[in-house]
Amino acid sequence: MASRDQNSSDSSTIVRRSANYKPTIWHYDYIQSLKTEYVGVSYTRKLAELKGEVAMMFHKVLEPPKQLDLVDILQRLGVSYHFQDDIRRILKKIGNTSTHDGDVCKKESLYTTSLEFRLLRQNGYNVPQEIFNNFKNEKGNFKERLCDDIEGILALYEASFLLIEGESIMEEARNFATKHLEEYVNQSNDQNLCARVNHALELPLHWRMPRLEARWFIDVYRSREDMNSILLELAELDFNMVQTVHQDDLKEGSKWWRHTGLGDLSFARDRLMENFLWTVGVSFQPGLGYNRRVLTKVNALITTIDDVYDVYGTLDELELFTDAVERWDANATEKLPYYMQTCFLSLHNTINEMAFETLKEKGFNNIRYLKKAWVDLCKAYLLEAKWYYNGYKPSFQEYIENAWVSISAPAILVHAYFAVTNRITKESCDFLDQEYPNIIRWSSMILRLMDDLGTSTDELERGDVPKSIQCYMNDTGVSEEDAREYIRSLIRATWKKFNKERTVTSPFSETYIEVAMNLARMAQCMYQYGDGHGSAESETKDRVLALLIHPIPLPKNIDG
Ligand code: LA6
Ligand code: MN
Ligand code: MN
Ligand code: MN
Repeated sequence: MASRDQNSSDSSTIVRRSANYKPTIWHYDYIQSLKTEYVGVSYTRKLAELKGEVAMMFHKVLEPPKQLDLVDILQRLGVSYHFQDDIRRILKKIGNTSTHDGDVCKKESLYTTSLEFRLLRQNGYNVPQEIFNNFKNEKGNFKERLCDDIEGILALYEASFLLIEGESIMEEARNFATKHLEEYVNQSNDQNLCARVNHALELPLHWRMPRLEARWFIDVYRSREDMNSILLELAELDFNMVQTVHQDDLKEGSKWWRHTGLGDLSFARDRLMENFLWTVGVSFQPGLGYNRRVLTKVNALITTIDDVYDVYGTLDELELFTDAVERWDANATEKLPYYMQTCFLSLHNTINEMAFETLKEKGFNNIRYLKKAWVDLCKAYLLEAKWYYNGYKPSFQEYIENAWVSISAPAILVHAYFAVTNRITKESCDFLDQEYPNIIRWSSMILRLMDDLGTSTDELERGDVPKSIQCYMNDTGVSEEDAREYIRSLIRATWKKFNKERTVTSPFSETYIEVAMNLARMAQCMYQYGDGHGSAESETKDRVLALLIHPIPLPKNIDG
């Protein structure tokens, strides 16, 4: 059996790659010391009061355009989860009447038509794109005079990202709106509006990580002329109280991580905080803490094992590791080098423990589904390692068929399925045994393509398989910039397919579909400016501070 010492003598004769990842900037003691003041009955009471006042607004606001506005503001402020039933009721009513075209006011307002389209589609209503025909001239183009209404254009722009394949009106809407918004920011002096337009042009709302968007929008909303102070107060207090919940989840994850010792492996990323941030990206709501706790562990294991395959392991070792995962047997560790034994047993113990919790809490034994997710992942990792060691250059098609699995999103989403689903039935998860469903595929595809845009330059430098950009360049002979643009076009195309899934009947809960979409959104966020997951000092640091560490400063006028 390989001992710790034996392994160190082995490694002196083997030349291994290094990724030179920097140490973490978020240490255990620091994480454990985090605390906020937003706990206790006075805050809970204040929150309940504010929620009550907002609930009354739903009864006072009666005209559909105003109702839509309220829903939009609540969603953007990150507090709509408190009012799911009210919102569903309003959208249902509007959704059922929107095909009758008696609403003159709406027809004339690009803003309201666009907002209605977006909110209804977000919630699974199949609103036809043709409702925008009113805004076109006899030649079939969007009317140029619309561009005076910049709020309307902005709303049209955001709506256009809810498009599905083949919707040419929405495609035109996006081009038209983008062009006018770009023109607008080049010549306007309205700072507030320009900031909002630039933010939208950078990434549309539909692609943004919800919690970060809420943190941003709370600041924007505060300085709006028509700001409603109750909504603002609710959003600020709720944000801070939810942050406390996140800190508790984080502390638990950090204890587990320290216990595994995997952060001490010299070659692997020690990224507990970043792994946790992903989980807040996919499900921030206080009620989804179990999902965050599960996914923090899953993400941390993935990040470590990915480095075992991509950076440190020899091909022989990787074959043994893959075999051990397939056997899912602690006895299989005997032939592994020491560093792999710690990885394997951490994986085995952690995942078995999760299966045990699901069995105990939900009465369903999911071990074979969880195990299969890891086998699929490790096999995809191994194939890439074989390509690397053989100097093999896959075609784009060959690469992507494996790479949507090797990015680990299917593994993440299988674990998330069991974490967020209360009544699990054998029928409902048979899909996990056969083919992965579309929502998992599209989410994985976006994560893979975004990751390649953000990480492949460093990966190729240290030695790795060609990623999507390079495979496409090899296939077609285009420049790197053109290949990157092609990848971005694939991401847009994948979102259309994803949107389509919202309009078909699905065996999955709203919550689960949202988790899968949010994983794609989180990828857009993490890789927006490069490798936000691997490089410690990046925008990710500011995002962690804004979401998990610093509360929103509030006036201290809460009476206890
Ligand atoms: C990305 O690293 C990485 F580790 C992930 C596992 C990405 C997303 C996952 C979470 C949330 P890298 P590769 C854990 O760019 O090797 O090394 O697939 O992934 O390109
Ligand atoms: Mn990899
Ligand atoms: Mn990697
Ligand atoms: Mn990568």
